[in-house]
Amino acid sequence: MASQEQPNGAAPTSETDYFAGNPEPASLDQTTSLARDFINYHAANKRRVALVTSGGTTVPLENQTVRFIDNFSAGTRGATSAEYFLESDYAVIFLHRQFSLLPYSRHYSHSTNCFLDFMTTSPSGEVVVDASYQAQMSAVLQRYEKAKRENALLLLPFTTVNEYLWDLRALATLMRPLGADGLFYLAAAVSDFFVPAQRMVEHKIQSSEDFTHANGGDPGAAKPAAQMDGKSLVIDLDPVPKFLKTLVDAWAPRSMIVSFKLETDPALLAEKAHYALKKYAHHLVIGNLLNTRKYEVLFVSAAGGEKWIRVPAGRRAKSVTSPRPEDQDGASSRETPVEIESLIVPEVAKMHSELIAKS
Ligand code: 9Z3
Repeated sequence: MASQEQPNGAAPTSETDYFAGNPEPASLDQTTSLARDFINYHAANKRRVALVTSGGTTVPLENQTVRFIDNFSAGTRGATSAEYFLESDYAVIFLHRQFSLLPYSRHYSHSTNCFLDFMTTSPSGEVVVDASYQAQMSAVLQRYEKAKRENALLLLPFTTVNEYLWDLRALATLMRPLGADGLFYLAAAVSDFFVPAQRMVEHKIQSSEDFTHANGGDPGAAKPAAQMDGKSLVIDLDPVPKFLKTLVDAWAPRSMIVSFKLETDPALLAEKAHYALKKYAHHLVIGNLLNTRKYEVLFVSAAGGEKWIRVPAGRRAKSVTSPRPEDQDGASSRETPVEIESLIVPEVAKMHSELIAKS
């Protein structure tokens, strides 16, 4: 089949060509070794393993990276879901954007208050948790300690889309022996476009016309993906190959696969979710809108059709990372706000059980 040419003259990168043309990240061996031990441990105990991806991937514009393009995601969906998967007795591999929210510590980081605001000095001079946070922190701490005791949570960081893709392939390959007991819950916001290694400049792109020659040394080299044109920076990105298809068909053909679809236009959400389900033929697409993602999501699956999951009005959290009752929107201080992931994850786990029963 003739490949479709791109404006830069290059053929689109296929899934297989991608790994030949874009270098393996330095951390891959360590990631693989940690994941192998973790998966073997839980496979021996017949525990289900969920790979939860979380946070946004970056696209560096330079090899020695000063500038990069980022994807929106704080990591709330992934970190919160990971906690509920652990509560549902899954072991969780948490593949996350470095420095985005993490399970358990999310309750105290990126919140409106600094972690020091949770602390106080006792009359005897010891630093202790403030009385008003004791109950909440103790509950989080107990769940965190249980996860550690059971070796049930593996944290693996990525930054770039290239690291993410290499990691995803390696983890899917390692999880394949789990068969139907493996679950992929792909909440990370993954770049749709990238700079292929072959067209990435080495050094910082110079904004001054007087220095633009600095990156254009080799006349035989491929056209750089980012370069100055007069006073403008022109960026020409390649599409990221559709890895969900390869994941479903080749890397993890027996596992349950859940993807997320992010839109901003409500009129498009259902249609795009159905389109993704049809195109990739996996198990479930969870559609969400940027502005309402914390209290409503749309489940689209072959088995169950379309189904909205909503946090009831009055139980919505203004900020899921804030522990302060007075920071909650619409919920009285006596009504605990509901995190939508506490509704999503049990539904997903139920679908997963049905799939395991069928397999
Ligand atoms: C999502 O849709 C996630 O739910 C969010 C979570 C990124 C909205 P936060 O971390 O946000 O709680 O701040 N993730 C998937 C986004 C994505 O890249 N989807 C691709 C697409 O929409 C398909 S895999 O095309």
